[in-house]
Amino acid sequence: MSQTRIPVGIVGAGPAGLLLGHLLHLAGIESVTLELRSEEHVTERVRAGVLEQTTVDLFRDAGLAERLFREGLRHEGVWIAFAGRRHRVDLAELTGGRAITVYGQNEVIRDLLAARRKAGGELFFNATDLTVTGLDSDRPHVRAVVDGKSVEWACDYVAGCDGFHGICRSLIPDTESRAYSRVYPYGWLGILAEAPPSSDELVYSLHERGFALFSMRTSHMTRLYLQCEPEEQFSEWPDDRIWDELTVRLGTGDGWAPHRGPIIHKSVTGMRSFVVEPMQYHRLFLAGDAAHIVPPTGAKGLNLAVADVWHLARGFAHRYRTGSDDMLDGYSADALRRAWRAQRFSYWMTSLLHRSPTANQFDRRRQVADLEYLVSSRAAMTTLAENYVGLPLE
Ligand code: FAS
Ligand code: PHB
Repeated sequence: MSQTRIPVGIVGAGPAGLLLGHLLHLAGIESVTLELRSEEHVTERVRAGVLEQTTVDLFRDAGLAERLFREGLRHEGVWIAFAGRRHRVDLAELTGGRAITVYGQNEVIRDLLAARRKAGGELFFNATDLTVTGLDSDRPHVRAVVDGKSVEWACDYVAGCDGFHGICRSLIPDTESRAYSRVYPYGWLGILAEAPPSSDELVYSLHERGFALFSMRTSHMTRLYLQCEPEEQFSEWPDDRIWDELTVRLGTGDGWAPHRGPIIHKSVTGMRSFVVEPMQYHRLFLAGDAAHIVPPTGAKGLNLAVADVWHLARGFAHRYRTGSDDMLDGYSADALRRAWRAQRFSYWMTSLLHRSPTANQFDRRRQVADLEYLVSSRAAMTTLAENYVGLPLE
């Protein structure tokens, strides 16, 4: 088996792994990225849709935003609906001009892959049987099987960007780490429909029957979610029932409702909050879903992965420029500070807008009072807005 020397071995080619490879390239640092699945799988899976201003600014500065600016949908407001009425939160007015941009994770992956290919990045898909050894040495090894051949890299560092179900987090001994977790008693049934959005901005709605979210991907593609049982089965949700339920939960007294159209994708996502501490173990650094998971209500998952990678790439750049590990040694604390701010915001948005099966009448009435206060208080809306558009990276 041939062995290659390379500064950074990256496990996983989702947003975290691909962005890290790109930022390292910009810093003149070589890396190799090994992805378990096919390029088509990584590109086509339907996931996140909302980019924070912080993420958009980072992509702009990294030369990744040309198509994002051309095709992304910049939204300066978001709507909160309850008791049959919608209330607009003016994100831009409350945050000095910051906003969100609707741009599917699929498109982010396409842009990152194009940048990695343009840079001649080493990128291997369908890399199976991946193992990482020697993390407590100064030369960790990454091995895998690619196209039936065993391949091996001797690295300085390994970046675990392999998502919640990857292997890298498990390389940290339980005695060296602490996990914090909450599983929610509900999930999201998500659909992608060929229907022109009937609102220019997103609508988050709390209804007696549960949460619903109106989002979009393009001027002819609507993305919608409704709260469901954690283990919901599609067979219980034929298209008409989905549309009827979305219309009930999102519809407002002024007659607004989502436009209907062919449903081209359905998914059920369970909801959890999860953080592992620390996000480093010797020469291994975790980034993105490999280290933390947030419920999608706050649209933070993808954006938090981007923030981790910005901190990690900055630490690697400092290390290779000066020889000093001090910024890398601070990575975990820096990334966790931001991760916990995303956790608290995502938990708050989720609890505010979902019907818990354990809620009693007091809880339900108090929830409506929470929403009434939110939409009537500039201070409360500012808190939502500054978190939703993205807190500063440091
Ligand atoms: P990812 O999971 O995206 O990427 C990890 C990569 O590592 C994968 O490609 C995987 O195949 C690979 N991998 C795993 N094991 C490996 C191994 N042993 N060797 C090599 N590679 C390996 N976030 C939002 O903000 N809004 C949403 O609406 C939203 N919806 C979501 C729906 C679903 C079903 C899921 C699972 C997540 C959703 N998320 C959403 C969160 C999602 O966008 C993540 O935050 C984002 O993909 C994180 O990116 P990565 O950390 O790169 O992890
Ligand atoms: C999406 O468009 O997929 C989306 C938007 C907002 C969220 C979650 C998902 O909070």
